[in-house]
Amino acid sequence: EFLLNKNYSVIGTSRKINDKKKWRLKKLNIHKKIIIKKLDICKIEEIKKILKRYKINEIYNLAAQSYVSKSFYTPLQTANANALGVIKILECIRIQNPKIKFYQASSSEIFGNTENKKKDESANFNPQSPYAISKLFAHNITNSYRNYYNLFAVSGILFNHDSPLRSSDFVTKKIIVGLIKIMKKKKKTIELGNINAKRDWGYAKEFIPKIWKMMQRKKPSDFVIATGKTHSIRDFINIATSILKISTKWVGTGVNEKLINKKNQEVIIRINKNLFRPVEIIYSKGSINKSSKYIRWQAKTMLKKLVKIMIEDELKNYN
Ligand code: GDR
Repeated sequence: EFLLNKNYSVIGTSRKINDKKKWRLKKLNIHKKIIIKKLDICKIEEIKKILKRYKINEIYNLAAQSYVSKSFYTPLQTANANALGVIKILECIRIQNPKIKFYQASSSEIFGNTENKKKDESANFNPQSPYAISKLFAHNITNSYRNYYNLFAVSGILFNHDSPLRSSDFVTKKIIVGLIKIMKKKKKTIELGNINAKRDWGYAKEFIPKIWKMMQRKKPSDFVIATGKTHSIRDFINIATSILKISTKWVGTGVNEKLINKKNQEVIIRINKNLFRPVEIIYSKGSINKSSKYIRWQAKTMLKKLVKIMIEDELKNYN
């Protein structure tokens, strides 16, 4: 949507193309404005073909197995797409057209649980999941292609970025959809894993222009994009219930903790220990000094506003 507004011709690619998969494009009403091509980034021949067929100036690689929790069960598939897929694209660029600029969707997960809480572009990375390890490979190889082969190849180290377009497998949307279903009497309880983990949540729509800005700089460089604030999942729940005007109280501790609806004493949220990850990133907060200096990044939408945007959109779906 952002690129179309800038008069780009956009080619979107996906392994599977079907109507169900286009719900986000349809929601934005751009499904007829972009060229959609079938492409599996694990297959280098398919990448070559696309690069040969179209005159491409910029590639934004957002393709990935993007579920951290799933990566513990599908490490090979995760590494194939997230790590090897990236080097395959870079190789095609290097060989076929080194003028193509390349953006890699890097992730705050690469920091892992660092001793030093400062998570900036020069921090020591300590990834904790197959997802994070694969993303660190992609991050480093992008950096290397920039250094070895002089490609314009950059990584945006994005912290959590959410919006109404999020899938309900991620905790933000899962909570919002769950609470609204409970209000509409279509669901009884939401089950969650670790609600004490902290995340730096920003608004995806606001992050996009900065990704583009990174690609328009004279000198390629990596940037952290984050809000610089952190909140727990519990904080997120409390904000959401307050916006939805559900009066609640937390009772119990640890895995026995529950969120109760004060009006009818029903349990709205309970903890399911099967939803805990084998390793959890406990604390996530981005340091945005470099991005505020060089790409004038400053988040405008902080958590409360983001939750409100997501709730208002979800309520519209119901009405
Ligand atoms: P994350 O997002 O792993 O940070 O990765 P997610 O929303 O999945 O988890 C955030 C935190 O919530 C805790 N949690 C739960 N998470 C999910 N999905 N489901 C639950 O039921 C649940 N209960 C508690 C998690 O343990 C975690 O602490 C997102 C993705 O978009 C990545 O692709 C991206 O790289 C990073 O953000 C930056």
